[in-house]
Amino acid sequence: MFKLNTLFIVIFASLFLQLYAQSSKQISLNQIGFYTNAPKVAIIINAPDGIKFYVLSVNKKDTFFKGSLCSPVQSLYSSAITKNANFSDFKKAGDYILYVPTVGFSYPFKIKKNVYHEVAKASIKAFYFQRASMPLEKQYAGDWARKEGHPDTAVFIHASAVSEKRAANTVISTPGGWYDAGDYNKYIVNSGITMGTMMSAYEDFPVYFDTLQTNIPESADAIPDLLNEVLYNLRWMFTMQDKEDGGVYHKCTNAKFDAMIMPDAAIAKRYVVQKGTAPTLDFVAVMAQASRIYKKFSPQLPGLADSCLIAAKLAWQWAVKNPGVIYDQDEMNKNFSPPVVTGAYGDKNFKDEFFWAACELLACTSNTAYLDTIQKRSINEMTLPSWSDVDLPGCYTLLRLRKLLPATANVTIDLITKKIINLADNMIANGGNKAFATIFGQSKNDFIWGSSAVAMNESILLLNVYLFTGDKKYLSPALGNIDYLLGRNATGYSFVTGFGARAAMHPHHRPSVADNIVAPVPGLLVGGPNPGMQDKCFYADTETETAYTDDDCAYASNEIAINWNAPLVYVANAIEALQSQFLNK
Ligand code: G3I
Ligand code: 9MR
Repeated sequence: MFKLNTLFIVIFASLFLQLYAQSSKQISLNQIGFYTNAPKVAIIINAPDGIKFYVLSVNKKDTFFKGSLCSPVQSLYSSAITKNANFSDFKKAGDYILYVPTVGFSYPFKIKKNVYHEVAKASIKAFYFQRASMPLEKQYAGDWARKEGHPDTAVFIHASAVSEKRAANTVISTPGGWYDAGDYNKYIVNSGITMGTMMSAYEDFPVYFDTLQTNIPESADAIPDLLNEVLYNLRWMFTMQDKEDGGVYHKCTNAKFDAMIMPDAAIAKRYVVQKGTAPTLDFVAVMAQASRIYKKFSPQLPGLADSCLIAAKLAWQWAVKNPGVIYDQDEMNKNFSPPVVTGAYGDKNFKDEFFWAACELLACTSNTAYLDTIQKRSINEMTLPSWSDVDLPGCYTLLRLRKLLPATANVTIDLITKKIINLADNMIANGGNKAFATIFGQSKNDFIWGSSAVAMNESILLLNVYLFTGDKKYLSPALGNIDYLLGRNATGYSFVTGFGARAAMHPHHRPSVADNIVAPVPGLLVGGPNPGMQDKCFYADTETETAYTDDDCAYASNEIAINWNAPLVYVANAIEALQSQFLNK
C-alpha cells in the first residue's frame, strides 16, 4: 500500500513537473546569468497578485532563495503589466532557475565570475564569420566553416565614381573586409563607426584585450586578436581610397541585394560607387585612430601606422576641398547606370564627421590646426552614436587622451565633459524603463531599426563616464542593458545568437539562412524591436517594445550588422574587464 502511494505520488509529481517543464515566456530574464554581487532581476509579465518567487537548483530539488514580487507596473510601450523579482541579495555561485507558482519556471541561468566571457568572445568572433574574400576553415569556424566568397579583386568603377584616371568600368581590387550585415556588401560609412567602436574598446581596456584569444587564423601572432580582427577590415578600407586625390568610395557593392545564398554562390558584378564626404571623413577618423593604436605593434607591422596616418591626411585634404558631397542614391540612380539599390547609408550632415575626424587627427598629431574644426563644432545636444552620428566617438577620444593633447584644447574638453556627464545623468535620473528595470527603453525613440545597438551605445556612454569620473553609479545601469539584450525585455528573446535558451534562431543573415545548419552563426546581435516593421513581414506582436519577430524575412528587426555587433563587443568585454566591481570580495 505504502509503495503504491509512493508510486502514485511520483507519477503525480512528474506529471505536475511536465506541465511546467516548458519554461514560461512570462518570465523575462538574462538567460546567461549574473555576477555574484551584481543586481539580479527577473521580470514577470502579467502575474497574479500575492505570489512569491523562488530560486531553485536546475533539477528543481533545492530552494535557495525566496522573495516577493514587487507591485505591478504598466509598461509604457506595450500592454504588459510587469512585476519585478529582485534576487540581488542571493550571491551564491551556481546554476539555477526561477520558479513562480502558477506562472512557471524560467530559463536556466548562472551566477558566477566571468559569466559573460563566452558571449564577449563570441561578439568579436562574429566579425571573423563576416569576413569576405577568404574561406572559413573548420578549425576556426567549426560547423560554420564555408568557402571563400567575394574575392573582390575585379571590382568595377561605377559610372557615378568616374575620375580622371579611372573611367567607368575600370577594374580595381578591393578584397577583404567584413560583410556589412545580413547582406554581402561592404560600406565605408558603416565600417567607420564599427571600427571606431572596436578600436576604442582596445584603447580603453588594452590590458584585458592583450591576452584575449578568439581562435582565428592570426591567433598565434603577437597582436591581440581584437586588433587582428580590426586589421582585416582596415586593410580593405585602404583599398577604398583613390590615392590620386585621397577621396574614398562610398561602398563596394552589387547593384542589387543577393538572394539568400552562401557567399561563394553570390557572384554578381561588384562596383565601387561615388566618393563622398561622409565615407572620406569616417575613413580619416579610422585611419588616424589606427595609426595611434598599431604604432605599439610597429615591429610586427612595420610601416602600418605611418601608412594609416598618410592615408588619413590625404583623405582629410579631399574632404576639406569637397565638404558637401552627399550620397543620395535615388538621385544617383537618375543619372547613372546600372541603378544601385543596396544599403544607402546616405547621411546629409557632415558636421559630426568633420568633428570626429579632427578629434582623431588632433589626438595623433597634436597639430592645433585640427583644433579649429573641433572648436567650431557647437554640439547643442549630445546624441548617441550611430552610423550617421559620430560626435560622441570624437568626444570619447578627446576625453580618453586628454593628458596628451595640447593645453589649448582644455576649455573645449571641459565643456564636452560636462555635456557628456549631463547626458549620462539624464539617462539614469529617472531609473529608466521601470517595467523592465533597464535604462534602455525609457523613450519610444529607443525602438528604431537596430534598437539593440541603441542599448549598447547607452552602455558605452555610461561606461565612458565611469572611466573618467570613477563614479560607480554608472556601472549597474550599463550592465542592466546587457540583461536587456540577453532576455530581460518585452519579447523574452535573447538577441545574441547562440546565447540563451531562447535566443534568436532565424536572423536575416544570408549565411545563416543558406548553410543548412539549424543553429545560426553565433555571436551575432540582431536588430531588435522596431515598430517601423519596414520589411512588411508578419509580426505576431506589433507594440513598440514587442515589434520583433524571429523570422529571417524580418530585416527591419532581425537582421544583424557590424555596427550593432561592435558596441556589443565594447560593452560585453568592458563589463568582463570591470567585473571585479560586481564580484563578492
Ligand atoms: O532619422 C530619422 C528620424 O529623424 C526619425 O525620427 C526616425 C523615425 O523612424 O527615422 C529615422 O530614420 C531612420 C534611419 O534609419 C536612421 O535611424 C529610418 O527610418 C530607417 O529606415 C533607417 O534605417 C536604416 C536602414 O538601413 C534602411 O536604410 C538603418 O539605420 C540601417 O542600420 C540599415 O542598414 C542596413 C543597410 O542599409 C544594408 N545592410 C544591412 C543594414 C542593416 O539592416
Ligand atoms: O537583405 C537586405 C538587407 O540586408 C537590407 O537591410 C534591407 C533594407 O535595405 O533589404 C534587404 O533586402 C530586401 C530588399 O530590400 C527588398 N527585397 C527583399 C530583400 C530581402 O531578401
